[in-house]
Amino acid sequence: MARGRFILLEGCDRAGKSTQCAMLVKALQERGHSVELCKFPERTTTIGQMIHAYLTNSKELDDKAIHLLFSANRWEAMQAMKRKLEQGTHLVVDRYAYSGVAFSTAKGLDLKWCMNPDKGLVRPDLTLFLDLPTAEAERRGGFGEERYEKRELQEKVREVFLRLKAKEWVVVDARKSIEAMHQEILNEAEQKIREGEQAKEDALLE
Ligand code: NYM
Ligand code: MG
Repeated sequence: MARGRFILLEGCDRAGKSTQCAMLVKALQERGHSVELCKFPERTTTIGQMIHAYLTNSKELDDKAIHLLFSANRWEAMQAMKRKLEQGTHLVVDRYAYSGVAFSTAKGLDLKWCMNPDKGLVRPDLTLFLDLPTAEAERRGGFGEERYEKRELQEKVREVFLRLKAKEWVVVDARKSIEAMHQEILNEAEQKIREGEQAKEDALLE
């Protein structure tokens, strides 16, 4: 069986990542794939609860300490994620290390310092960056409820994301309709999955 694909959705707050992740998981499942959703921060763990308390302003933490907790929250999920990929399950992931670096760098921490703790995490096979102008994000419901959901910071976060953007990233225009974005994301994901299956077949024939 081919290894599962790691499909990551990244972007600023209110870009539609969670909606698109849920739609992608459902569509892939309907097509007979084994697929699971992961999301970061994963708020259910002990570390995740600390992150949640920080994001909802019930706890204060040093900028570097919270950065490391976000990273630790990914590391604690690593073994299970690797196992699922090895078993052929595709993972649709809502935020990852790029969010970690983008938010902390936007707050003023050094980019290189921010990247270090995430070095060695399993790499996504496909990164889709849902790009939304900050003014548009602000108009969407719920903006302003959590720490970081402020226009100035979000603008900086978007700038860092665009700096981190590697040539293989797929940029999705998040101003488009939910359905149009879904079709684009599903196409990209299915193409990646086919590539993975093809590579496995080619290897068998060698
Ligand atoms: N966030 C998320 C970080 O600052 N660092 C990270 O490593 C991750 C994964 O958490 N504003 C921030 C971005 C969001 C906030 O995420 C909560 P979500 O997807 O809204 O639950
Ligand atoms: Mg949010």
